Amino acid sequence: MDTIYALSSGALPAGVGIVRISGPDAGMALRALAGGLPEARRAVVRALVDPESRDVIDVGLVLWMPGPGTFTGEDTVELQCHGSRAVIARLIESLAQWPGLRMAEPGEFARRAFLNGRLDLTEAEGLADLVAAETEAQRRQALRQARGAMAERLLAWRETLLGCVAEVEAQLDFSDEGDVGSELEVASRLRGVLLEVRELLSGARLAERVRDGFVVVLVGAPNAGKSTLLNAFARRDVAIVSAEPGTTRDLVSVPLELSSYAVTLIDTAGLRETVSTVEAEGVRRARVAAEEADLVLELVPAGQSALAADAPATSGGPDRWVIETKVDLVEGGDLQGAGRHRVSAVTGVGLRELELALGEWLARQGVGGSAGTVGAVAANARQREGLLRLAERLESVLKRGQPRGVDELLGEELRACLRAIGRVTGEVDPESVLGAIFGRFCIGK
Ligand SMILES: Nc1nc2c(ncn2[C@@H]2O[C@H](COP(=O)(O)OP(=O)(O)O)[C@@H](O)[C@H]2O)c(=O)[nH]1
Ligand SMILES: [Mg+2]
Repeated sequence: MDTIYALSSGALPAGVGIVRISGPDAGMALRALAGGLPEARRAVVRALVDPESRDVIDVGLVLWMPGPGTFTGEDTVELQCHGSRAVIARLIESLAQWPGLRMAEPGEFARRAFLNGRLDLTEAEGLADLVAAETEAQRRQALRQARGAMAERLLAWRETLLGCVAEVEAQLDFSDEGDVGSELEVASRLRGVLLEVRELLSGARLAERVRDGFVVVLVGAPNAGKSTLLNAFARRDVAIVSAEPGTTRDLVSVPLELSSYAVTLIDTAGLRETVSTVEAEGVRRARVAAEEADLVLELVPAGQSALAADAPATSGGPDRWVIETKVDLVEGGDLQGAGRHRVSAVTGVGLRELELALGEWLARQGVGGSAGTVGAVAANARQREGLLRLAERLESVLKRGQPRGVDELLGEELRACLRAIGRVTGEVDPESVLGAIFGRFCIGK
């Protein structure tokens, strides 16, 4: 196994640059650079000396963390130096001289952590999300995931299923006829797991939105003021605004943070019949975007009627609000109603209120689902699909119809469920099935 090293801190120059070394030769490298191994897990100041030229490269903080109780599970060294390009370049250069040491590939530390069983795939994914997190909600969700909220659930399900397998195997070994009692007991435990899997899946869409951003789409007739509103929210001129109808033809999206949630606000081409093929494509894209959105804001110039203002929200479709625009052009006007807002991009009237309402809407999405709770979430498509497959497997075991007693087939189906879990955690491990079976027997049996 190679020993790997990399700059683990951010772009240089920086106050401090942290070089991490992991692998069997990490201790040897530290001994050569710092003149000896310091006490484990204690930060000490050391001069780092190039072993070839005896040049002092820098003076920095040194950490020696012998495995396996480290992030990667391997012997690990951290060198906290001055974060200049020259210091880090020289340090990396002298590490490169060693045979057996090489620069780490992207994600290789985490990969080793996974291979050494320090974290499962969902935790590794949580870690990646945590590093990428930009909003509070993303941070909270990713941290839960990285700390093993999902991994714990998977582990618990696995334990339950392994218990069921052991039960089935024992019955098969010791009786000739299938035991209906055992089968019913197994089924009831599986139902418990299935309920939990379904519960997790029900929060999956929301969890993905927290991670990737909620999608809010602006629609309405040409010239309704969509691009103007997008620019007002973005606080810069992203989309072209013009009195000429049909100006916006493609989707224009801006990332926003509202109420600590990531939001993608999308401006679209005005919905109208058109002879221009380009604009028609824009209108088609607008319709698709609106269908896939979490929230559709339909913009209607004050005094005009909405395209679909009174159309009942189709169940399962996105929420839909009507936004009256250009209210500076009319006298008085209706009072603001539920899900109805009045704004003017010229005077700024109603913009703050609309932003607050959006923030509240986002917060409500979070409270209704698992993003507001402390539970595990299926935060990405891989996890969601893995759970879907697991749910299908569990359903198919439970659909055996009449209890016919424990049989070989039941054992097989349970193993398929375990493999579905193993695919989510990243370890499909038949050895552990045996371990659970034998572990339940007394010595000598
Ligand atoms: N008086 C007034 N004019 C506006 C307002 N919002 C947009 N407009 C004007 O309406 C025209 C169309 O705006 P635009 O944002 O391009 O509409 P879109 O086609 O829906 O994207 C432009 O001339 C804007 O300056 C508003 O709140 N008040
Ligand atoms: Mg526009």
